[in-house]
Amino acid sequence: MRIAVVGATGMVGEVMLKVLAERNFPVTELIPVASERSVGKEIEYKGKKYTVVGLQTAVDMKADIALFSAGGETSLEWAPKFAAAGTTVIDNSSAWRMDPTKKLIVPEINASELTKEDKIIANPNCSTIQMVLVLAPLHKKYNIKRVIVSTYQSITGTGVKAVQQLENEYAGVQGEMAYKYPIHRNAIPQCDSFEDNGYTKEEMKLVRETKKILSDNTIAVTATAVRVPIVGGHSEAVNVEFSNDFEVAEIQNILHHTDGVVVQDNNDTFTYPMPMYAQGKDDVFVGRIRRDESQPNTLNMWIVADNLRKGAATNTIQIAEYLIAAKLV
Ligand code: 2RA
Repeated sequence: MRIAVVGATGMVGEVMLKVLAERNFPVTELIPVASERSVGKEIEYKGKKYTVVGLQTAVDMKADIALFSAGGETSLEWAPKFAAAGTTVIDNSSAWRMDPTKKLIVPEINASELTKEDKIIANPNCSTIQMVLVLAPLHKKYNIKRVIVSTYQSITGTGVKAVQQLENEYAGVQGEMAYKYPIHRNAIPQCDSFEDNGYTKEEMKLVRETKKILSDNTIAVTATAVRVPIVGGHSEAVNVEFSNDFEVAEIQNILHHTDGVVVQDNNDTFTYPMPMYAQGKDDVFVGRIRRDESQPNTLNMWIVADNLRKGAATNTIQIAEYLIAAKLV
């Protein structure tokens, strides 16, 4: 497979290259793509050096699949050009996610929706992916009425500039700010910009994308997204109201048998998910599974995942793997 990685020099792009190699993805030719300022740089993949090319050059090279992590503007302008050249695009930005003509895919949930006609496929937001992977089997079994989610998001979700800000603040050095406020010893209740309804774009991604991926607009979702000074992954406190009652043990068993989900849930041994231990792994970890005693048919959970892996690079590559296995590319 001729694979283009658009945004190859960025944080997610670098993880994409790592995951492609780890999973021994069938790459016959790698095309690292970045903005003009990075053209000519060399990157290494599986011990071989590759020269970064620009977007138009990459379009002309007619990759089979292009894995995009280059921001919404670049994707809006260039994904159609890659698609017109016959390349299937899997995009990590929010540009196409809510487009009714584009599929929003978590392979374990809805990859079967994909067809040969899908030339631009949207990868959901990281905080959405980890939540819906856990919710999907529970929705099927108990029918979800409402979800309340509070997130505790890694600064890697913002990018290199945020990691540098935290390191500067650790060192007591004044540097460029990724956030409006210090992140060291702080929690910032704002991920991305605000929408007119008082919620942030990140919170509304959780609301809108959850309904689309689970194909159910009746599910009520509300979210509060918070940035915290950690790097291993995103954590989420999720409260779910079902139409039907449940047994906690049955929920644990369902999740234990769900592809891509690992249950870490034992208070006697202080076993529960934490970003420090989720970092670098592709699974979504769930624990603190317990009945919400304040309301019937309602459950509390704690969900953690590496936002750069299952939240971005790995999910994207799993979509590409599905396309190949299903002979859609
Ligand atoms: C964040 N999910 O964490 C967003 C984008 N990666 O900032």
